Amino acid sequence: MGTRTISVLCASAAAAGLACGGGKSPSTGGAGQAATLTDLMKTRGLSEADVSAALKTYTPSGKPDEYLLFGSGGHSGHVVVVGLPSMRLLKYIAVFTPEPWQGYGFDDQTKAVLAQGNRKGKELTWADTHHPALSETNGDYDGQFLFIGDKANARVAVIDLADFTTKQIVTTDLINSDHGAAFVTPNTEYVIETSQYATPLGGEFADPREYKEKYRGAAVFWKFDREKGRIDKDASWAIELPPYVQDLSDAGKLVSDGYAFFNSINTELSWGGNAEGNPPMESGMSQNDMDYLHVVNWKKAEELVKAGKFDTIAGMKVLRLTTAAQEGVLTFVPEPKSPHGVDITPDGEDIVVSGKLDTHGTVYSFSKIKALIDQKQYAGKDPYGVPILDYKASIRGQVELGLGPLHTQFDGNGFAYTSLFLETAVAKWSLKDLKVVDKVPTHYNIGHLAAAEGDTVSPDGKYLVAMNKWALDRFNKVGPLLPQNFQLVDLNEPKLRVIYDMPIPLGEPHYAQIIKADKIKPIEIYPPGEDPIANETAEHAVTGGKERVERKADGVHVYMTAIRSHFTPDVVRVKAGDKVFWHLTNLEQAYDATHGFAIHAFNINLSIEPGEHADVTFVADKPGVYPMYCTEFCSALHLEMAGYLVVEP
Ligand code: K7E
Ligand code: CUA
Repeated sequence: MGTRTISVLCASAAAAGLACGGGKSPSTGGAGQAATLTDLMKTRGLSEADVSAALKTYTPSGKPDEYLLFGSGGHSGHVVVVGLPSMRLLKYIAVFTPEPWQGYGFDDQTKAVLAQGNRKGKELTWADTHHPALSETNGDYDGQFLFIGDKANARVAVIDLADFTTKQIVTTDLINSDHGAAFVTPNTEYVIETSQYATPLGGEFADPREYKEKYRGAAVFWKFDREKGRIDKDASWAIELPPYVQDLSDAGKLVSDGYAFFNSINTELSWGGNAEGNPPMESGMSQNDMDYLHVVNWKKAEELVKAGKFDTIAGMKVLRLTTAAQEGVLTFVPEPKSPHGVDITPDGEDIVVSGKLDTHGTVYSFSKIKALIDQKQYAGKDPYGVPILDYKASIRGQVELGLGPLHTQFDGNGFAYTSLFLETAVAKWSLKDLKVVDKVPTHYNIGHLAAAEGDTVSPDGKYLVAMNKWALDRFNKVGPLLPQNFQLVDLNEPKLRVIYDMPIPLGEPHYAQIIKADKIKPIEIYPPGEDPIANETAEHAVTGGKERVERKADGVHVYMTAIRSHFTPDVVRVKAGDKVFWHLTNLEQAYDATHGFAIHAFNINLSIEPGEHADVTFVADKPGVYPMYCTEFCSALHLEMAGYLVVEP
């Protein structure tokens, strides 16, 4: 940094009302003395680089951020919303896991959403979220919806960005885990979910010794109904795949629209059994030099399914593997050594695959692949009859990246950025020359990375977030379990530079997408009496003056309203053993006027945003007097926003 930087800093300092340098002696800013910028730098031990990083990220109070990052919350089952470049944490969106602040999983409406995700009759209260996907229109994020997959239980959730609320969870017994989820096609026709660990389709029993014959993968194409803002399960279908342990996926765009790409890591068909005389999975799955990139013509698959060429398994229409192989739906291209990420360039032409056990990134050419498929020029077939293309004839080249390349993002200026897990760095490389031009160390062990609008047909560049698995020595010590570390990398200068570290103390943030903030237009309040899950006026919505307690055939119905600073009625009398249907409407129509509602001992905890209506059903089994109160400090008389549930013996 030279004089130019210092003068820039001084100009900024002057704007902030600080003196820059000058005659004053450095001090800690004793009483009545204005600290100069140099004083502050000295006192806090900051370098010029630190100060310029601070000026690039500091966002004054009241100023919103330019970008929003939607990150997976790992096995918290939530989604994290972060503003860029300030890296301010804005929200957790509750998705698969009950979340008390949002009252998620406590009222009848959101309990029903969570129950959609039950599997095999079992209630699930967590998820391993990996890959969020923003809805797209013509290959650009449109700011309307967000989808996210649950690796552990093969589920996909739909979040409406009008109110940042989870509206739907879908799952199929066809598969038992996923990883390539969620990925959307360029107009969000489908939300793609590919299985990870192969199991017999439909959840039947078969011993792992029958892995080759009976175990299968599958790719589920969940049909998204944008009008309704929900996945249409009946219009969804799947493709049966060999048990190669499909890994990440990406949808084609522009020239490759209509195709999807999945990679895989287990052409060895290893299934473990290290105490039964077999190699452990880690080495069993890493024997072969090549695995298979799956090239899927999903438009063709869609036609075949519409023509009735499917079997129904566990309620899902499934295009069988033999049909997919014969009809040109599924083609394999060899890919080096157990790859992890597959990412399509903004123009849709190149497919970048990186394998953690190979120092290269392999760049496939879609037009070469397409020509080979069209001419049926196959180099062979796999044991399941799937045609295989020649590796050399399918690639444009390789780029020497470094140790442990995983995932790739793009900046729209002809550069790609690949995370290097083992080298714990980001490599910037030229798509044209396939040459690395810069590297920046990250702390530590970067997994995914996300660039602004990085998965679209027109990425913005500007910022990149490195999602690091380890945070050793980055933050204060907080016991053996450390947060994970988001690092903001500045793409606005010729050299890559980390300009902010943000701890994520929630779960492993596998992946994130970053959208221009002004594309999202959230509502501020709900219409009066709205059920946010049904997106319509609630059946039991209560209006002011109509509050009441009614005894009906099925139990006692409480029609209650909340407005600053009281509940009406504030004393509710029922008899021990009554089934209680509690209907609560927040009458507020002012932005941010949220009320909470808690009842002692019944695990009742609602959050009702302005206009929102929620229901909760319970049995008042034990006689007693139960205080109830508002859990949001909503007004000066918030503490008085309370009452009693009286359960008479
Ligand atoms: Cu953690 Cu995309 Cu699930 Cu790579 S995945 S790091
Ligand atoms: Cu309502 Cu506090």
